Amino acid sequence: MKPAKRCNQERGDKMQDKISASIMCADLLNLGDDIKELKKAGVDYIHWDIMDGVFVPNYSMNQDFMKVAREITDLKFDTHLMITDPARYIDKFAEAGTDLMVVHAEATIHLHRVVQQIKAKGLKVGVAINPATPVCSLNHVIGDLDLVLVMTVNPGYAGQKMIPATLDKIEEVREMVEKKGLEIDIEVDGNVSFENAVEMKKRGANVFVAGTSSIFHKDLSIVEATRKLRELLAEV
Ligand code: S6P
Ligand code: MG
Repeated sequence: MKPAKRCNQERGDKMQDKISASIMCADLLNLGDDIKELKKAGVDYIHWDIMDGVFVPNYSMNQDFMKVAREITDLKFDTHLMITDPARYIDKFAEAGTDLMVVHAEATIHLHRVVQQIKAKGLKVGVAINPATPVCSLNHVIGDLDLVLVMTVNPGYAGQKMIPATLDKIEEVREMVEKKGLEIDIEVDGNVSFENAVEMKKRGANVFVAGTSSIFHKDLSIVEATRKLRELLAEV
């Protein structure tokens, strides 16, 4: 595969590296403090993992957490809906204050319609694909998207190991985007460690969901770990 053009100078603003902090990996007893730290660290988004116990075998945050967080921060919110039939919850998360809404291609039989419904709310829209979902499932909606999320683990839990075959999928999405002449973000989610983030960027990702593998690190503060991640990415 021909390597895609990826360095920051060659990219428009939309394609700059962005860090999306996975809030379910924060200190849940001190969420407000961690949100203030994330602002200080200069992350680009707070990533909200929303699970329903059906699409994925787990639960996590919900719109009530998001509403109270919205009151204390102007950071952009990136909502990752890991729920079946996501159309049912577009209004709730729009009202709670998200900026970007990402739905799974596997979670609805009317992906095109759901994408339009999110856009009609005035929100940025993304589509996520699981590790076993082919990139071609994006073919007929990609022109309407602001972002594609390539899952690098099976969704549902933090603290998993990256599935190496997903690296090729990042590259495949980047090729599709460039072939169609689009300028959209490619986000990666799952075990985005300092080391893996570098490889993911080389393959074409530019939005990095940072959780227990990087910025919520036991040996570094959020500010220190975010700086380290940015510096490593800038070297690619
Ligand atoms: C996983 C979820 C992710 C996790 C993130 C955790 O289903 O969508 O957003 O929160 O992957 O990060 P880590 O570094 O523990 O894998
Ligand atoms: Mg996520």
